[in-house]
Amino acid sequence: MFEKILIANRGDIALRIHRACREMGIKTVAVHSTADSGAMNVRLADESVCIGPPPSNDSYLNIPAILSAAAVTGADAIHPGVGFLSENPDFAEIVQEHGLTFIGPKPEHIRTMGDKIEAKKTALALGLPCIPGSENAIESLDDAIDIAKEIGFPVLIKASAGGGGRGMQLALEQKDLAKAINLAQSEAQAAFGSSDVYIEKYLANPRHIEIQIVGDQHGNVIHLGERDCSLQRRHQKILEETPSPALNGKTRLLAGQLAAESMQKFGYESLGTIEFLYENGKFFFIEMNTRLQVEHPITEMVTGIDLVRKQIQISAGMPMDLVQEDIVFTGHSIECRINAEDPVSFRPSPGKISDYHAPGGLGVRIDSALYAGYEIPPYYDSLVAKLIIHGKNRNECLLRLSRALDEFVIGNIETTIPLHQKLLMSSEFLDGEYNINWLESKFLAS
Ligand code: MV4
Repeated sequence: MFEKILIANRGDIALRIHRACREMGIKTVAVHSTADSGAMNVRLADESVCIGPPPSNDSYLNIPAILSAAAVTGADAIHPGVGFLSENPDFAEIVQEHGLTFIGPKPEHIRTMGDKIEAKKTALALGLPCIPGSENAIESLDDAIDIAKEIGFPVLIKASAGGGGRGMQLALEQKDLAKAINLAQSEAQAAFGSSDVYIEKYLANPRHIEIQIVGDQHGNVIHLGERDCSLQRRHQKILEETPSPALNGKTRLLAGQLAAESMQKFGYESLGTIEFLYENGKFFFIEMNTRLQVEHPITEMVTGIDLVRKQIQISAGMPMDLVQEDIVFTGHSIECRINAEDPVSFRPSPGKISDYHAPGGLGVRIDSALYAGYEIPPYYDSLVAKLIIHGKNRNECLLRLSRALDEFVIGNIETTIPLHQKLLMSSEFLDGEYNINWLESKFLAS
């Protein structure tokens, strides 16, 4: 097992990883920008190294500075956390070339899944159902027209280097196609340095359902059920829950088995999430995330498995101590993302927190690095706390969530707590009747 892990991240996720390490008897190194010197994860780590000024490019994305910090502290592994360098295959490779372990999958698997056209080809070959569309990048307008006619309008043009919704364009009919392709290509070129785009049939009102899988270095892969992440705004998740209100037990199991079987064929190691769109009882693969995810805690709550601990054990070469039959799903879990943002305009609201009081009690978990007197810097993602609820069923979970939100005090800044309280008053949400478009086009629009 590793003796010392460098955590190349910040905020709640850095603290989450530190906690797993501490329980495993592994020493931690926090790296931080000058803006994060007073952060909770830095205070709690065994050692800390400042790696640069506030902008992420100069600190949390600064590969030489992170490797130097690992060298001077004698760390034997690097955990990249979420975002930042977590899905950078070059970083994973460089870490290995320096004789350290990258806590994550193999670089070539990160690379394949980072290219959305390659990812889709791979998924198809592994037997995962995909949305009808082009197999390769679009080469000409005529090429695109032929494919669009075959699959039927409306169609979506997506950037291959994209993901997360950037560079997506909708074409309702043939006359919109040329413009959609040009826009998608120039957006993709500007954002990712590649103009490769592909075409897919547009699904009008699907749900976003993702399946958590875990693979070890010995060919064992299991799934840990799904998370419904349909409640998003501008491709940012707001609230996630498991199990999905849209699935029955049989459908859930089939999707999980399909995901685990395909990843076993792939030879996938570490944590991974297969993202699907789900419409009219059918699953369609869209993307795969090759890292730990922000919403991993809800899976932990219903399975009782510490995903970060598993991820570290797997990277150390330990064989999985679980088989699929060992996994028992208990109750319901919901995560609310609490952002330092105005709950109506969504404008960031950084600043110094005055009072801080986190809710507690049975079935209430907070993943956050906040404390009274902490100053939220303006340079990074606005997620400041995750409120994670567990209940024996969805109804108990919702009632518990409501009382926990009412107890939560984060003084002096605006947060999205009132948005979650409002969501709990919506009959569509309470009935679990929502899809990827509902939040923005119905709930926030009214
Ligand atoms: C789609 C789609 C409809 N049809 N693909 C958005 C981000 C990227 N991960 C895939 N996305 C979508 N792909 C087809 N063929 C609708 C979306 C989409 C979406 C997906 C999941 C969660 C929220 C979303 C919000 C808008 C659009």
